[in-house]
Amino acid sequence: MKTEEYIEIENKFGAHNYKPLDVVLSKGEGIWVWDVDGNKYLDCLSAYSAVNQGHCHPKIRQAMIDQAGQLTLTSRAFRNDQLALFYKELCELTESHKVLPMNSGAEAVETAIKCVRKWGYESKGVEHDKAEIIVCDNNFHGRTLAIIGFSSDENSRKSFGPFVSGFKSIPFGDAKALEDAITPNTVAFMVEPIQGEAGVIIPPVGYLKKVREICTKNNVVLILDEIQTGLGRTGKMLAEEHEGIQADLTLIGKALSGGFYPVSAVLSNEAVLGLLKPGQHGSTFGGNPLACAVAREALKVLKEENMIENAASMGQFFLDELKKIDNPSIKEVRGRGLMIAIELFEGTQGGARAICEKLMKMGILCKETHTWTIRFAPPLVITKSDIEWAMEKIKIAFN
Ligand code: IF1
Repeated sequence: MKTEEYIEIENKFGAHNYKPLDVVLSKGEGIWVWDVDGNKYLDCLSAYSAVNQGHCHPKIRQAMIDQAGQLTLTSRAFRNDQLALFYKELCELTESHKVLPMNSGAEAVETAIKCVRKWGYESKGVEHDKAEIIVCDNNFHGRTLAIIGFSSDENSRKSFGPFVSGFKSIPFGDAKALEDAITPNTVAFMVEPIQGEAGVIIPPVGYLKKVREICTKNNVVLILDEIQTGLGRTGKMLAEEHEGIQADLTLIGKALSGGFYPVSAVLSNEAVLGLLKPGQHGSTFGGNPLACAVAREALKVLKEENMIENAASMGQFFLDELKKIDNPSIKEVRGRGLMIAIELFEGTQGGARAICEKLMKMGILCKETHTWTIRFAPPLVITKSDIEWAMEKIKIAFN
């Protein structure tokens, strides 16, 4: 079948909850993907940072095949030989004390919300059902009802109410706003180190350090949502490292499996996750042996193949090259590691989508966000010559 035939069937039978580019992909390898018509593309989205290790990484694939032939799912009613090793290796890599494995990013976020509320009531002494969690304007933490309830994106919230109470939103990047928003009922502050969906919004230098101090001073749990920024995307294992801080709870997902399987996790100090007792939280697939085997290998190749260091050096090179583009419609070029965005001035003819469609015709797949911003987030295995190849096309698209 041709591209158009797939699209026709998709449009007929599928819910229209996305507006994807009209490209039907059938194969992926490293930074490259191919469509059903045989066209080759550089993937500059990496499935929103879920394939940091590159598409179909051979070692992660082999780990999945091997485990799939051994044992895939036992439920947590029984133990398995992959979970303990996953816990140990993940804690060593991220300097964490406890792990709670889940599946999707949103499930990790929901788990963190439940756990910090529990910590608030049982450790901090907040009156039951009065816990408050502070979040930031223009956040993206997932699509569940509790999460969209504190979203500031009308499109994510419209007609889905009523929502969950107990959340307060403050401007991103403003440490004083956090200090002013804290009350005796505040149990946590949850924030993305860099706001991804909002358009790669990087906070002022020192923001995370100040936020860490404020949370410590006020006995408030600092939750960093590193589901998109984590696992090498910004040129560090975790984006918090850019400011030399440690969150109390860190949420990871996406590239935790290299794009092979939904795997997420809540990483914590002893104080928060240590409160959970048997039967108080769980998930059928959370911590299953297949997920753990895949995640262990995904983490291993990330380190062994120096992908994090590559993200830092290639990200700097890519950013410097993009900043050289001379085009009056470009408002800002920003990024950290291989989490980069070009923001156009509002009103630019065709918006970011038009650039993405031009790039697609030249063999580069990007995605726009909020009309005026184009994100560039290729797999962390990209090389200097790949970027030079891409820059030729990107310059033409901006001509
Ligand atoms: C979509 C973008 C959207 C996330 C952060 C939690 C989650 C995500 C920082 C939830 C998920 C995905 C979801 C996907 C598109 C993409 C996304 F931000 F990456 F661009 F939507 F905003 N925290 N982000 O980025 O993880 O439950 O999806 O595993 O929903 O369209 P999930």
